[in-house]
Formats: sequence, C-alpha cells, structure tokens
Amino acid sequence: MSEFELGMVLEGVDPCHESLICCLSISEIQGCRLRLHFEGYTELHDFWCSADSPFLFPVGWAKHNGFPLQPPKGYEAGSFNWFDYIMTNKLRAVPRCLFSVPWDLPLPDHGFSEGQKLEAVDPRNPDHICVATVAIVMANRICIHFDGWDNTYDFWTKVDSPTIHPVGWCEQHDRALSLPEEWCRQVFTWDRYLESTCSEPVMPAAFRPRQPIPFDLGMKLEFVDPRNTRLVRIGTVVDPNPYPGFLQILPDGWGEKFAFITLDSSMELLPVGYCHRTGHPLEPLPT
Ligand code: MLZ
Repeated sequence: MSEFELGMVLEGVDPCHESLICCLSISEIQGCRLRLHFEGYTELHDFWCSADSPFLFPVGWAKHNGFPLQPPKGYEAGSFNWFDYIMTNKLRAVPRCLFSVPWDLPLPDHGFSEGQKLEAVDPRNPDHICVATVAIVMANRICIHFDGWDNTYDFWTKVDSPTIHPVGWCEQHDRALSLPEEWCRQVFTWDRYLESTCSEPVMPAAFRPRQPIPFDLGMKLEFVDPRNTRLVRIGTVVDPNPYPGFLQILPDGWGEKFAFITLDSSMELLPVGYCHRTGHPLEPLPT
C-alpha cells in the first residue's frame, strides 16, 4: 500500500473506551494495518488497527458529523482547533479519500435512538446479557453502554447484530438478565426501570438480526492476536457457535488453553491469504 504516511494525523475510536473519538497519528505501518498514537499521550496507549476500519475518520470528521472529539492531551475540548494544531506542529492530515467512512455520514433509519434501552450481550463476557443503553448512533452502527458499568465496557455493534435484544427478551427466553448493581437489591422490572431512568425502550421491530456468518468447524483463517494486536496468526475455528454471534478460534500450533471466543463479525478475523496479499508479516507456526 499506501498513501498513509508516518506522522499523519486523523481521528478514531479509542479501542479501550469505544464511545470516545480521539486525535491520533500514525506511528507505524505494516501492510494495510496502522499503529496509531494518541496525540500528546505516551506510546504505551498506541494500538493497531486496519487502515480501512470504519472507526477511523479524517481530521474534522467528528465535528462535521456532530460527535464530540477528545482533544490531544493538554488541550481543552472547547478550544482545540485541528487547523491551528496542524499548522503549529507542522503536521499533515491523512487525505479524506483514504477513509472507508464517508465525510457526510448517512442519516440512520433503523429505529435505534440515543438514550433508548435494550438488552445486550457483553462481548467480553458472552454469557452475560445486560441492561444497556444506546449511547451513540453512527449510521448503521450503535455504541452500547452497559448501565451501571464504566465506559471501558462500551462497544460498537451493527444494528442487525444477533447479540442485541429488545427489553424483556431474557424474561421471554428464560435467561438471566445482568442488572446494574443498584438494582440487584430491589425488584427489577423493565417498567419500573424505564420509569425511574425516564427512558424509552428500543422498539422490538427495530431488531432484525442478520443470518449467522457461515463459519464451520475446522475452517482456517488468519486473525489478529488478541494478546498482541501487532501480530497476525493462523488459526482454526474450533467452535462455530459457542454463543449466537460468536465463534471460538484456536491459534494453530498452540495448546487448547489459547483458544479464545470472539464476535463472528470481528474485524480482527481475516481471510486466508490476507497477509500475503497486503504485505503484512504472518507469524510462523510455533515449532
Ligand atoms: N467478571 C467481570 C464481569 C463484568 C461484566 C460486565 N458486563 C457489562 C467483572 O465483574 O468485572
């Protein structure tokens, strides 16, 4: 590739606080993957991301589309100005044409609105279905916040994901619903909860889950190592459906305890041949 160059600045979702859009710069390039640096912060927070991620945006995009932008460290959100920052620091912005997300985000028409409540699977704890809120709407994706938990659990999902459900789904399917802590000591009903939080539920008709992605037992793939996201490895699907919308991957050559569960829609799952095609190193199998 690529017209992406080291040091260029852009905006993007913080993978550890997914509700936040931050000021980033490119600190390393491998094939079509970028190591991104939070402007003004230590490189300990750097993270790897595919250059065509729907969570990377050109400079000015957040403001243009009405989303708050976290400024570089040391700047106030109200007074930060990209233009001045770029001029003062003699930076270059990633050209707009290199992003997969359009400059003008299309308006959503799927029936999910900010502040509405739903039941959602916690991707990092897929046996937990939790009381949740639509925190942000971005075209056909929503950022889910788990009520009573901090924003490190927030995550983006497409509106047709099989991991989100209307209020009352757990009761109807005889499943436990994880409650915000303060509701563990009192009788929870959705009616009481909606009233006490002055909120509305997402309407059931908005939930139109997609068909499962056809992963089968034994299929090979390449994947970003969740323990070190710089690395892409070879793996095998060892359980195509541990939970709806999830699959289990075993890194080839590694013991069973290294198997991990991930969303089947994860952008960290890559087709066989990805590394070769994009000029990214592929980790050798352990000997
Ligand atoms: N073991 C974890 C579970 C957290 C689940 C949060 N779900 C939104 C903990 O207690 O921290």
